[in-house]
Amino acid sequence: MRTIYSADHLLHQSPGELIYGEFVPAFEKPERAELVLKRVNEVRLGEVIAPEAFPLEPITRIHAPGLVALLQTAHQEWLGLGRSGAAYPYSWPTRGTRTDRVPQNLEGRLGFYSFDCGTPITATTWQAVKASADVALTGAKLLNAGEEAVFSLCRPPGHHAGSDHYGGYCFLNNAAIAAQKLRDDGARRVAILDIDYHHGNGTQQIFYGRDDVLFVSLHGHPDQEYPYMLGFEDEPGIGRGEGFNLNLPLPWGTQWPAYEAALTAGLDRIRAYAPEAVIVSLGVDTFKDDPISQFKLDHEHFTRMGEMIRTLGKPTLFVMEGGYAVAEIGINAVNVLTGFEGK
Ligand code: 6XA
Ligand code: ZN
Repeated sequence: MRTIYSADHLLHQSPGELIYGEFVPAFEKPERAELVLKRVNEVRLGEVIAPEAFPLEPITRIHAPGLVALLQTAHQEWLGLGRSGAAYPYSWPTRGTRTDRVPQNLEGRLGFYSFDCGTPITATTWQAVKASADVALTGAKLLNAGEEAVFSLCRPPGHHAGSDHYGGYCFLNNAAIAAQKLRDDGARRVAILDIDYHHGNGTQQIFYGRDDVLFVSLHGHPDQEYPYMLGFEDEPGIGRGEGFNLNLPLPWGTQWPAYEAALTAGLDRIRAYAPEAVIVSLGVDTFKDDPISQFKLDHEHFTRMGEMIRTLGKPTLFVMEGGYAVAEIGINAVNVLTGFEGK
């Protein structure tokens, strides 16, 4: 399997995040992708190639132009206002506030287009974000050209980013952008399987009203876990999209047997959908020692996941999402890929 990787991911480094009342070092850090790449090379997964540079159009097929523009210019505006450090939002729209007009003020716009304060924009964040989308798009292009499986080693991750909002360490939704590219290049039905520990609220929101992209997600139950406000069982999709969204939330402490049962159910739904391609939002924060997560999976379970996903027998694009047990992120992520390849 080929891996798409860009060193431009190093250009995004969060200075820290506010969580549980403390400003702490960022969990989502550059070493993550470097260690996954190291493991890809160690196991000789296959060739590692750089992404192609795509125009903005495949990104704006998914994301609001206002969001895309903000990601590109926010930090310069921030500096122009005499600030230093990274640009963080601190005020958000809620029920009863105006959402029909984009605020003029920079703080207003940062809040309007985001949903948390863990996702800062630095001077070079956009270059990393654009490269990450290109990594996903290049993967989609290779899949379309006939490759059976491709690993898009995206960083920053993407599955929390919705059509007009960023957050959860995500700025653009790499998996969604890749899914749309596959559709635009001719695939009639695409399934996205999200096995990150957190619900992919952005991906769900983007495709919620559509029947051409099925979204299936296994994740920590939103009664207990971030992003708290989406990812429940009773979210089937809407309009044409009804029946094309499947959430399989699981409680804190979930171990392999319950996880395997949920994954089997998710894969059965994908099989019934008969997609022409599958995108896997590959987060490995389900690992037992992940510092921000509460599932109890071990190294060999990631191999099993890959083996199970392979039974779909579809062209498959793996898109890197979360995973913060940094010392073991390479083993866990690459185990899914080698499991898939039957190595
Ligand atoms: C709160 C936790 C963000 C979760 C990010 C993640 N700052 N998503 O791993 O998949
Ligand atoms: Zn996650």
